[in-house]
Amino acid sequence: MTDAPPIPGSNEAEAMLRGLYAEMAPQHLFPLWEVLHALVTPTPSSTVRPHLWHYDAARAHLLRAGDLITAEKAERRVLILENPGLPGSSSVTTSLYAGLQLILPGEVAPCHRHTQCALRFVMEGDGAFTALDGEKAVMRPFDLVLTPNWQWHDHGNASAAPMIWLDGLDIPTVRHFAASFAERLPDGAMAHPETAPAGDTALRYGRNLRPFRGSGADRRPAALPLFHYPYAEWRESLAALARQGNPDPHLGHALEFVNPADGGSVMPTIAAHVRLLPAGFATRPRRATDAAVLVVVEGRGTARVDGQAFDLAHRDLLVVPSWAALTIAAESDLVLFGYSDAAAQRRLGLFREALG
Ligand code: GTQ
Repeated sequence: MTDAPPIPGSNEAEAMLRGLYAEMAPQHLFPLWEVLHALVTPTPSSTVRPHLWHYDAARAHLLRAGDLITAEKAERRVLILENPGLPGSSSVTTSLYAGLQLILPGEVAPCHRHTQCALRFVMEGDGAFTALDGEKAVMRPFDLVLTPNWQWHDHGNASAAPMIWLDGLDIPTVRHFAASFAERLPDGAMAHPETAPAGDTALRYGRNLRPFRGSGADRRPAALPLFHYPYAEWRESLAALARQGNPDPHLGHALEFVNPADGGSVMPTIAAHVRLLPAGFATRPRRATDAAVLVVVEGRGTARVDGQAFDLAHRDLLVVPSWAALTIAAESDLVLFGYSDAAAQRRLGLFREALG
C-alpha cells in the first residue's frame, strides 16, 4: 500500500517539494512557480541604474590611454561607459553599448565590419572621418554618423587635433541573439579603397531623391542609404521648430532622425533624436520602456530620474533606465542628443510610455 499524498500547502508537502526540487535540479528542471513573479513582472524590472559621466573626467582618462596604446593596436581605442548596475557586461543598458572613442592626428582605426549596428556622435574635434563602404563622412562636432550592420568602416584623423566621439552600438542585443559576426579586410589592409567622394551619398539619397532604382548610379543599400546627419542641418531644424509654437510638455522641442527609405528609425535596433528645452522650461514626468543614453550638446539643466537629481553640463552623458520617471529642467537653452532601443521595441510590439 502506498502512502496517501500530503495535503498541498502542509509542512509535509512543502518538505517533499524541496526534495523534489533537489532531485530535479541535476536534470536541469526547475519549478516555474518559484520564479514566475520575478520572470513576468507587472512593470519593467532591471538592475540598470541611472548614471552620469562627466565628459571632462572621461576625456582625461581617454587621452591618457592615447599616450599608451595606438588606435591601430587597439583596433578601436575606446573607453566603455558601463552601467554601474551591469558590472562586467560592457553594457550601458540591457540592450545597448556606449563608449568614447579617440583618434589622434594621423591615426587610422582599421577597416572592419560586423553584424552590430553603430552610431557615432561627435563630441570633440573637427575633420576626422568615418569611411563607410569606402565613402568618407567628414565629421564635425555633434554630427551623427551611422555604420549599419555589415557595412565596412574605418576611421581616420587627418586633422591636427584629437577627435573624440560617442559610439552607440547594439552589442548586447546582438549578444542576446548570439548573432555576432565580424571580419577585417583581407591581407591586413587598413583602409577600404575609396569608392565615392565624401558627400556623394547625401547628394544622391539625401534630398528626397535617389538614383533610379536598379540603375548603375544606385550604389547604396536600398533599405538604409543615408549615414551622415550633420549638426549644421539638425540644429537649424531644431531652432526653427523652437521658434514656432510651444514645446511638447514631456519632451520639449524634439526631432527624430529618420531613415528616408522607410520613414522609420535610423537603424533596426537603434533610434536617435535631438531635443531643445528652452531656458526656464521643465518637462513633465515621462516613463518609457526604452532605456536611453542622453548627451548634453548645449546648455545647463537638471535631470531627475526617479527622484535622483543629476546636474547636466556641456557634453555630459546620462543613462536613464527603462521605466524610470524622467523630468528635465533647463537652466539655459538645453540641447540634448539621445539614442535608445525604441526602434527594436516598436518592431517587437514592446514599446510603452506613461505620461505624468
Ligand atoms: O568603431 O567599429 O566602440 O566595432 C565598439 C566596437 C566601436 C567601431 C566600438 C566597434 C567600434
